[in-house]
Amino acid sequence: MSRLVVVSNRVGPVRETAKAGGLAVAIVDALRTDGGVWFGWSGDISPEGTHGPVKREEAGRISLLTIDIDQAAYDTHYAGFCNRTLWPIFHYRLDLAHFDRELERGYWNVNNRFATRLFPLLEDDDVIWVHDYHFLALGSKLRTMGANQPIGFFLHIPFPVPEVFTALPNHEALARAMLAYDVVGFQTRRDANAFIRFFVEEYGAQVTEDGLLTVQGRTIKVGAFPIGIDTDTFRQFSLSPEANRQGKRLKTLPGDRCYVIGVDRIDYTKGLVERFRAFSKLLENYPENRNHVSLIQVAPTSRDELDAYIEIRQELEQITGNVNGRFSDLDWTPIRLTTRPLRRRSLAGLYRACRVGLVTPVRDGMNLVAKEYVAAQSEVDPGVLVLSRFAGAAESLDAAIIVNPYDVEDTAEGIQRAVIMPLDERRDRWRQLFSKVQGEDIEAWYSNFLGALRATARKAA
Ligand code: ADQ
Repeated sequence: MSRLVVVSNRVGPVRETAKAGGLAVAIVDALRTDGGVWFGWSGDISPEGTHGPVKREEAGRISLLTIDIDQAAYDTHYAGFCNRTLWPIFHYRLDLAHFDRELERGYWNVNNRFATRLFPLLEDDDVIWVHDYHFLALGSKLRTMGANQPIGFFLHIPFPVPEVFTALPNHEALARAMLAYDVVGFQTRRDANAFIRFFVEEYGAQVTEDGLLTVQGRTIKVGAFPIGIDTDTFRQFSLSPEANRQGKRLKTLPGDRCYVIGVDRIDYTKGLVERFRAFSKLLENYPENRNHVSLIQVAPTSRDELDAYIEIRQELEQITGNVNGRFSDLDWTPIRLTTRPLRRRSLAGLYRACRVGLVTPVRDGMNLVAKEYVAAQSEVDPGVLVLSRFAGAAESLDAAIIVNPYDVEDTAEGIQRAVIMPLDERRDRWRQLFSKVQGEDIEAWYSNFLGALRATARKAA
């Protein structure tokens, strides 16, 4: 089997850590099976930047190859065009997007530099898999250098409809660069369709039913490859002694408590402010929940260098103070907000101990928390998932209670339905959800994607 080379902005961690986000966990799972190379940024900023040495680290069958970047590259690429331009636009937040030619130049420059450093490390029969919005243009640079291996690209975040995408200055260049890939994968059908529609409307592309897009002399495969979790392992985590201990901590709090849990990086896409308002509305509209239902929000901070992120954190702290000041009792706290990272076993235990899983992003590529919550439930007495229609996960997890996160009343009502849902209905919904989470797990994700990518290699041969 040909060697797999994965490229992503962050490389690692390979071992379980509290900080491992959705993407890292998924990539390690994909590489662990057949082994391979994982290339990307070391996480270090140094004066020589991308011109410095390639750092090597072996972790079992995975070789980690990383390079540094310099401060200017960090500011214009990662903290700049990636997080201040592409992230907001791809999540439909044109109002938060920042346009600046210098950031754009930095973005292309870093894409080119990473391609330039990767190229000599490649072998002829490698299969290359590039991840996420940090490297939309990396494949096209590899091609101009002469790489003719199969190169696939997977976007972990949404792809916006053309009406939004075309607001990005020079979007044409980025879109055309993406045609260098052989397979372009998205989280949902909706994202894949948005990408296809852009090329059909702007360039008169031809598209077949099985997602072959022909435009500007290139034919590429475009498809939905919904990412999942390692369902069985996560389920085992939820039964571990550590998970049990975590669950018991909740049970030792006084009273007959019903817990609603949210787990999200602090980010404006996650709908946290709207969620806290909805929880407050729940206590207002359904007073029987006072002294009974609590929201536990686990929200590690991210991207602290951006004002928009600091503001959300402050707003959340303020709403928490207001709601707790208004409703709490001596032995009952309505909202518990913690920014501490948790080990995955503890997290699984928390999910299992909470009657409601609240996943209400205003826009999200997939959202793995929704899947983790389902995987961690007891089949005898399962909790209920309340899920935003704007999470990619809603495309398949339609047995959840689906809410519109912008509609505070609707979300409050969704939580109320979940809190009072009879056991039969909870079991019925959970069975449907669990079978989807199992069917679309992490292994299905990478084997489907790599299957599609390897098929293009066979066709070319
Ligand atoms: P994220 O935006 O990071 O991922 P998500 O899919 O929910 O969002 O993944 C977050 C991961 O971090 C989950 O596995 C969760 O358990 C973990 N996590 C969050 N808070 C934690 C805490 N306090 N302690 C420990 N673990 C914590 C991006 C996209 C998503 C897409 C994923 C994967 O934005 O839409 O689903 O990539 O493709």
